[in-house]
Amino acid sequence: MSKKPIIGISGSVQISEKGLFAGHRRACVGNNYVEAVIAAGGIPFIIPINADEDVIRGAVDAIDALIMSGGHDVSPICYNEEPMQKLEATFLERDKFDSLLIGEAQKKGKPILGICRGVQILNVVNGGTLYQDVSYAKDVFIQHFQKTKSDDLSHSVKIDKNSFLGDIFDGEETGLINSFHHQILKDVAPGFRVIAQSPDGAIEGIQKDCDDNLIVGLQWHPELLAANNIPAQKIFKKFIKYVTEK
Ligand SMILES: [Mn+2]
Repeated sequence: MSKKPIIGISGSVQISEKGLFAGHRRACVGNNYVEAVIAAGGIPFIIPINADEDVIRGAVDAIDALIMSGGHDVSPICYNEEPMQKLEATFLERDKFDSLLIGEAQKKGKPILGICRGVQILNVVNGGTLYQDVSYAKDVFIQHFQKTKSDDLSHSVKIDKNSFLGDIFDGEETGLINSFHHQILKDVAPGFRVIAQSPDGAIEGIQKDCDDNLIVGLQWHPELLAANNIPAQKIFKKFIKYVTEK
């Protein structure tokens, strides 16, 4: 592929709260995703939430790879659990859309990078489950929703050197990341393996075991770090390089 690859980014919806446009829905995505993709040599292509399966299929046909963006909690309906007390806002319409996008991208062999909610829905769509809040996971003691700026590093992760993350942290087995999540993966989906964990055992990254496609998910937010952090930039560059060479 000689042209820059087109990187689809799953969208969200923001609803205006006041004024003339109260209740008005706006398709949106955090601009950091857009900037990180451009800086890494890709063409960002925002895919708005919709329920039309033909449109979703067509959107996946039009992209070379897919980034599943962060956001709402995945509804526990998607993994056959009742909502627990600490579950936060869910968005079933987005769960449905994301599930169709991931299913279609996997079917068509398009590389996927899931970020935060993106890794959670990637896991659930493939048969995994989540802890609805980190406090429900035994031994998890680290603050996973940091109180500092989004581009501040917060906690460490240990990575699997034989994975997508192998050369991201300057060849080291541990790295520092940011952390803005209150849920974590519980059962990892069949066919996926853990590639990053925080010192309390929380799963911070997974990768699908397959040779013919790259499907990886991270619990942290490299897009929020990418302006100034080399490992975060490497994540996007490595993903886009894979797409370009595929
Ligand atoms: Mn974390």
